[in-house]
Amino acid sequence: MKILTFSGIVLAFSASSALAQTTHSIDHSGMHMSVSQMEDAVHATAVVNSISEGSANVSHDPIPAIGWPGMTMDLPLLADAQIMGDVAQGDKVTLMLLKGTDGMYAIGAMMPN
Ligand SMILES: [Cu+2]
Repeated sequence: MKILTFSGIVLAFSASSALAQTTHSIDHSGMHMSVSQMEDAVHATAVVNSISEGSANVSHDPIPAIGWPGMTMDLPLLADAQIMGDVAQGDKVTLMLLKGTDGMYAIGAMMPN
């Protein structure tokens, strides 16, 4: 059973995003992903700017393992993502990103730092 509760989270853009080095946005709307299809989990420290039912906007630190610079971006939030504790806008978290067969990364877990 999955229970995602994001009560109290304001869907507003955090001022901290202004600190990000670059900004991009990826359309993942056509993505179909299952856990069995995933590979190459990576972890990253990030600040959550906003979070909603299917995605989160984060400003993440550089992720050398996959060659990403630090940036602000929207990432899909998997339907079965594991959210450890309460995560609110502006919180610093560790993300576990899972790679789908399409090569795109999505948030598989999020835990407050
Ligand atoms: Cu990014």
